[in-house]
Amino acid sequence: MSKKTNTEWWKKSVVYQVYPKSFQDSNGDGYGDLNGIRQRLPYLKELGIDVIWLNPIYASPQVDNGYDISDYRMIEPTFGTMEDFDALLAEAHAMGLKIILDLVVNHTSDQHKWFLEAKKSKDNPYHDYYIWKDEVPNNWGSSFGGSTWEYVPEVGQYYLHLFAKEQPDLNWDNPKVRQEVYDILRFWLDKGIDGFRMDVITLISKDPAYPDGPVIQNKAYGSYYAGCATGPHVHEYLQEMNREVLSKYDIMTVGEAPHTSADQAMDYTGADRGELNMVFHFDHMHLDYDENGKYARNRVKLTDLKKVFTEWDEKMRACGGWNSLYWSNHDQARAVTRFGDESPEYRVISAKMLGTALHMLQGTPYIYEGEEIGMTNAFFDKIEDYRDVEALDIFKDFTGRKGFSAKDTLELLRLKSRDNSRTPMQWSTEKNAGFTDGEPWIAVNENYKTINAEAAVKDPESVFFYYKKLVQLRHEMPVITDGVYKLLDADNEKVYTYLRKSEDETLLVICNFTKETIDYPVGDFVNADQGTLLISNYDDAPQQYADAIELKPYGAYVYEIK
Ligand code: TEU
Repeated sequence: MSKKTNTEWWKKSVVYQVYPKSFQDSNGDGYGDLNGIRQRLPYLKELGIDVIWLNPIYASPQVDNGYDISDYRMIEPTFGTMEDFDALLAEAHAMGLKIILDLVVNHTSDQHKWFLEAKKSKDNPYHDYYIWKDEVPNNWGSSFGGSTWEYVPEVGQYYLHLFAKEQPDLNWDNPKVRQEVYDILRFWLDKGIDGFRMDVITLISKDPAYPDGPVIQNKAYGSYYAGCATGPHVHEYLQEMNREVLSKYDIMTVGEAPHTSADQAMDYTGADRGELNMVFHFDHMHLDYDENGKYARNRVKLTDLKKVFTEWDEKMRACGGWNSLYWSNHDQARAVTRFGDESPEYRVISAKMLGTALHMLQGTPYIYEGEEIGMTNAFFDKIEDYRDVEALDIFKDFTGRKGFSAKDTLELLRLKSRDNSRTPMQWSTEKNAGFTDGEPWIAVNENYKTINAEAAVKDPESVFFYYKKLVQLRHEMPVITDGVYKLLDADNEKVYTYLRKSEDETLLVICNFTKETIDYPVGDFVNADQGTLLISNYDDAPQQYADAIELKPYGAYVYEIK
């Protein structure tokens, strides 16, 4: 059975996120699957990561790529069987790799048996598993278009869905729902999985007043966040979940926390809170938003980015919590396109720089599949290429109600659509990048002939080997896990410089976020008698620290200061 104490192994771990639908197809049906992931375990082992996070693998109609679950105890048939999962877990464990799953319990699929029952009648025992109103109580708009309220004639009521109408929200105020969720957790934890990423877990408790939300980002409806994010009972429910289930296993938990400030996150992750180990915040993801929200052309301002990383570091340290560190995931654009420079000249070098800036921070880094080979946005040029429910809704809304041209809207999707990160993993120069022998469910990025894992593992100068080294350094050097972070040169718009300091070690991290060559007077910010180069993305980086350093385009330099 379970172990009682949490050994906090996740503080020294690097997580690799696998999007199962797009990772590796093993049976030619065009969808990635569990046996495909199994085949690729040696690749992940070679990269050196510790933990694999799998996006939802449960039975699902796939309206939102698995975030609409119809059976929490069954594997999505296109991904395989429960035997395949058990084999994957056993094999991963035998190789020293852990696996965490995605827990999606703010909502279910409308095809889940609870919802099929719930919508039959008001007297049905499952009716109260969901949130029903006789009248539409407010102006909330769902994340994927339209109202959050959907009418069901059989019962004469509206149910709440923050996401697609096929994703009805569960009623967490019903203790039976919470017990059902805890049973699901136990089912998977007793199989031996190593933890959970909890989807929109900060939204589970709704304000019973169901207040109208402000209409922001030129949307057609009001925002639901004020009435859902960190609602009245969320901490009580998470503490209950922790007490009854999580605390009994030596696992990691990371809660997805949209619209959660660092101050609020202290209550989710603080050492004495008994809730979650860490959260994914969105503060750095929001920095390039404009009046239309996410679908914007802006680039992130480096000083803003520093402020976010610094504030989260301070607050998590103050509460004894822990940070999660990420540039990208299955909902975001590709890191090198968005934060770096994907031009052939600078793609590799800037991908390595981004890796350095993030992996030297305190927290648990998450690598999104393909990031370790510098995969770029998809650059689809027609709406027919898109698969994501969000992208299709944005196209309809922007070209319809907002009156944007199709060309402009497609440009925004090319920059920000979630499908950018969902194109198949690029394994080789073979047909469909070695992802499938069949017809891939979403087009493969055309640049796979140059950007692929096979080429990367043969090239000691690749992003892959640089990431491998970053992971290794984290394993070897306690200062990367424990050292105190200190921001230097805060107002510099081009260079991100910080220290990590423990009792007997200090690291100086300098990252040039521009393609300019910069004479950097580092001695103005830090007094160090002697510094030795630990890692750089330039082979000819000065081995010894000096008062002034010439920073090459997108140069990243980490010095160990004695
Ligand atoms: O995303 C939650 C979330 O906040 C989204 O609105 C996210 O910000 C958006 O996709 C960005 O454009 C989670 C999952 O990660 C996402 O894939 C799911 O679609 C969503 O929950 C519903 O389960």
